[in-house]
Amino acid sequence: MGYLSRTTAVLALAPFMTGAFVAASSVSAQMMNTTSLQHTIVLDDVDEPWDMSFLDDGTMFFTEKCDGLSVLLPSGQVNNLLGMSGAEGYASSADDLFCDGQAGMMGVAVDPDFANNRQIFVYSTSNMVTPHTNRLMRLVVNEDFTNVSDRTDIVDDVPYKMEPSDHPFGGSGAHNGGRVRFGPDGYIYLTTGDTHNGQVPQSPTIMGSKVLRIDRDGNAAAENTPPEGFDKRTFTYGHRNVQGIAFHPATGTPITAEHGPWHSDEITVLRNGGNAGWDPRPNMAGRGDCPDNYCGYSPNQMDGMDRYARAAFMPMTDLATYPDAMPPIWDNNGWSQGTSSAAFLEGEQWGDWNGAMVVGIMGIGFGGTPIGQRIDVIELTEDLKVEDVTELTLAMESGRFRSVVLGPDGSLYTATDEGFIHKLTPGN
Ligand SMILES: [Ca+2]
Repeated sequence: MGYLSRTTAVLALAPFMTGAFVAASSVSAQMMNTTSLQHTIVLDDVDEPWDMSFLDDGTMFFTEKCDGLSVLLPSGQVNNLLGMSGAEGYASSADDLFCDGQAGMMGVAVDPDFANNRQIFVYSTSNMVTPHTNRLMRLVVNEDFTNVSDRTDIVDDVPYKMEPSDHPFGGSGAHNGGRVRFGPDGYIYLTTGDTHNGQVPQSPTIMGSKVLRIDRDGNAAAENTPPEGFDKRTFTYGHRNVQGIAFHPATGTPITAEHGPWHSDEITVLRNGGNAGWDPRPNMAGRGDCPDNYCGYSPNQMDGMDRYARAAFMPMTDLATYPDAMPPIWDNNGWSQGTSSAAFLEGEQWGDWNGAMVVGIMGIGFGGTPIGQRIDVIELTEDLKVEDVTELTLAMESGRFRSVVLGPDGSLYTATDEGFIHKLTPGN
């Protein structure tokens, strides 16, 4: 990761590979086709970029999973602000922040009142205590965007998976959630994951598998209505691993995108206090015992069951056990392909896609062939049902779309694990 090469990439910003994004498979694609999307590379040579957050003038904060927090200024200058353990060239460093597996520095969100308070919020894995946890940090950015200070950990108790287990799919650092977004109600929404722990999703007190709704100090939003006995920061619970949350432009309704287990990625319209219906504990719903007391990968997808049979065996939303659970509005046709970030397209420049949801999908690879890497453009009805889906793919290179963010210029920005931040601009 190099400062100079990044700057070079920015200065070279220009229309890049016309037609590199391909829209397919729906009526809408004919309205908003490849020739009407301009594609540019905003940054290359970034190391596993995870998330971005913008100021109105185009200033873009971004995270790299194993390096830290940086900012791209409108001039093209990149300043490295807060480095993680082992990262070099940062104005400040925090040696407790580390990466492992899926864990590391993840979501970032600038304060809507940044002009007055200079605050930014970043979610990262930390070894400050053992067992280690995921934390949401509040930072203050200095006047010339060269450093951050006044770190305050406003959430310090999101679980982290310490050790690889004897579960056949049990790597350390798994399932942290990780997206941070301000809602239109002014609260912070933080998404978390189940850390391969069957007890977490339905737990009233463990802050994994939740969407937390909190204020800038980490206190529960007063309007949260979780069930009796739950931690009051809980907005929704019973999730598996939520990496995407976005707010419907017309109604402000929060909507999540999350990873399924061998089947059924889900998009879910959230209800205050709602249960997302994931419960991978052993001996639930007739499943019996499971390795490491986690049935989240049962049965193994190599066992021959098709995805619908797997969905029946270990449902992402167990409506039989939890009839009041929030049903998904989309399940990726029953597939699990790594749904990550979510955003809404807004503005007349998007034509028929004005108001559509976009979801970044990272894809899966068997035998080295990536499958399903794309951005889905999902048009919703007024009552938030899926009306149409268009797939955008990178035609000439692979792209694990980790983050999608609408920029202040009305363009869609997307970060890929391969080390790029792309910009998609509608219009010729
Ligand atoms: Ca669910």
